[in-house]
Amino acid sequence: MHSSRRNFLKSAAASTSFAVFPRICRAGSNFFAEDALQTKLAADPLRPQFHLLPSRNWMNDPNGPIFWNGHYHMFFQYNPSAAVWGDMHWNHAVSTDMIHWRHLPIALAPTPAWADADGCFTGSAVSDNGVATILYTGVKTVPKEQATLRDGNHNYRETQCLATSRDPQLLTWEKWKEPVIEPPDDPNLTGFRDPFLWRDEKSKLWYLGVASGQFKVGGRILLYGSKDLRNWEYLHPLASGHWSERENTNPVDSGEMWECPDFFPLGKKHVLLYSTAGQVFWEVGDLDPKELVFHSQKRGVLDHGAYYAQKTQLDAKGNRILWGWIPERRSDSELIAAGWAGCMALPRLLSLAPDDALEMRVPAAIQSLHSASFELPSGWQKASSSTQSHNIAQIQIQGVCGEFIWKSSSAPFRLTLEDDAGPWWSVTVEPQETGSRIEVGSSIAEVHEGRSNAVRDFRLFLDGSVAELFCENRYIFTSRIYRKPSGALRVSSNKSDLSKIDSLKAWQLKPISKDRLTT
Ligand code: DQQ
Repeated sequence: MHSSRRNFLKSAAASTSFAVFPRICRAGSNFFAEDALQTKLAADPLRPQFHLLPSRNWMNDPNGPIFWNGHYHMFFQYNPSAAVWGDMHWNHAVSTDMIHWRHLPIALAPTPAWADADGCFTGSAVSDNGVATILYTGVKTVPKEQATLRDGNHNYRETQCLATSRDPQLLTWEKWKEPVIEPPDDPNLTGFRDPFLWRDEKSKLWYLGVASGQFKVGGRILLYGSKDLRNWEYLHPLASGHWSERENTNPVDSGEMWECPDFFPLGKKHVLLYSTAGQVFWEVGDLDPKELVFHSQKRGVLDHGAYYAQKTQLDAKGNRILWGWIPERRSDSELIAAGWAGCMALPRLLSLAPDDALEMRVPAAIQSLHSASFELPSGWQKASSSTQSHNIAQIQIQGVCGEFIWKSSSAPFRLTLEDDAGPWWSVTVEPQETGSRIEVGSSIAEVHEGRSNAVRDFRLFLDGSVAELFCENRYIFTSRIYRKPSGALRVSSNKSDLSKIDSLKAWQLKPISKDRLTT
C-alpha cells in the first residue's frame, strides 16, 4: 500500500460549516431581441429536435448526471450570454426517461472574486449519505506562473470545489466555504480539472480522480482519497498516458493533458474513459485493489466523429449510461450568427463484448419517439431492380428527424442518404486484408481484431445537423452536416449497393418538444 494512502486513512475530520454564495442572475437585457432569437431558433432546421440542447447559446460537456428522486438530472457546461465558449455555468435539465427533457434554471454560477470566479468547469454528482453533492473545478484568472491551465488564451488556477443541494429537485446549490483540493505545486503539471468519484463501501472511503498530465510525458489521472468529500489526501497517479511528441501550445491537443476522465467497473473489468486531442478513448483493464492502480489491457476510440467530454452515470436499474457532448464544426462567427452551439449525444448503454471491447447501445426508451415506420419486404433482394428502387423510394424521412436500422453482410458496401439537392450523408465499408475500413465523411475506423471482414449491423439517428451511426455497436461515428434539407431524405438507389442490403427498417421520429428549443 502506498504510504500516502495509509496517511490519509488517518486524516482529520471534516469541518461542518457552510458558506452560501449568491448566484449570478443574467436576465436578457432586451426582451424583443431575445424573443426574435427564440423565434429564429425554433425554426432553425439545423437544430436537433430530439437531442438535449439549451434553448439558446453555447453548451459543452455533460456534468454530474445523476438519477435522483425518480428523475434523471443532467447538468452541462453553459455560457448564458453567447453562442461561443466562455463564462462557464452549470445549466440543468430533468427527464424521466433520458430522452424527453425539461429545462430547469441554471444550477451553478461563478461567484465573483472566489475560486470559481471565471468558471464552474466540469465535475460529477454523487449521493453523500442522501445529500446530493457536486465536485467540480473552479477556475480563476491568475498570473501565468501561478496558472495550472495555460492554453495560450487563458491563465487559470484550477481548484476542486464542492456544492450540496437539499432541494428535492436539485434546483438550489450551496457552495462549500473553500475549495476542497488545491492543485499540486508542480511546474510540469499540464492541468488539474474535471473530478470523478467513486465510493468503496467496504472501507467507507471516497476516491476522486482529477484529469491532469505532465509536459512532454503525457496525460494522467491523479487519485485522491477522503472520508468525507471535504478533506482529501493525494495518493498517486491512477493511470497515465503518452504524449504524441507533437509540440502544441495547448497540452490537450498534444495528449499531454487528459480531460473529463471517468472510471468504473463494468462486468468483471474496469473501464477508463478520457478525452484528449479532440477524441475520447476507452481503456478496459483491471484495477489493482491493493495498489489502486489501473492496468490497461485493451484500448479504442469511443467515437470516430464529433464527440467529446464523455461522462457516465448509473440508471434506475444500475446500468452504466454514457453521455457526451456533440461539438460544432463551424467557426465562432457562424455560431454567433446561429445563436446556439452544441448538443448532448443520445444516451448509450455500456457493456463489454466477449473480447472485452466496449459496446454502446442506445437504450430502448428511444422507441417512444417512433412514428411512421418503413420496412423493406422480406426476400426483397430477389425482386427486380425496378421493384427494389420502388421499395426503397417509399422510405422518406421528413425534416431530418429519423432512425434507420439495416444489415449488410457483404463488402464493399456504401449507403448514401440524399435529398432533392443530392447526397447528404454516406457510410462506406471497404474490405481490407485483415478486417475492414469504415468511412463516414472524413472519419475513418480500421476494424482489425481478427473479426470477420463484414460489418453487419448498422443503426443511424438523424436529427437536424447531427447524424449518429452505430456499426456493430462498437464503431461509432457522430457527424455534423450543415446543409439544410431540400425535401425528404431517401436512400440513394445505386443498384450494386441496394443488392447488399439484407434488411432495412426506418422510422420518422417525433420531436421531444413542440419547437426546436427542447423545453
Ligand atoms: N470543458 C470544461 C473543462 C473540460 C473541458 C470547460 C472539456 O472542465 O476540461 O468548459 O471540454
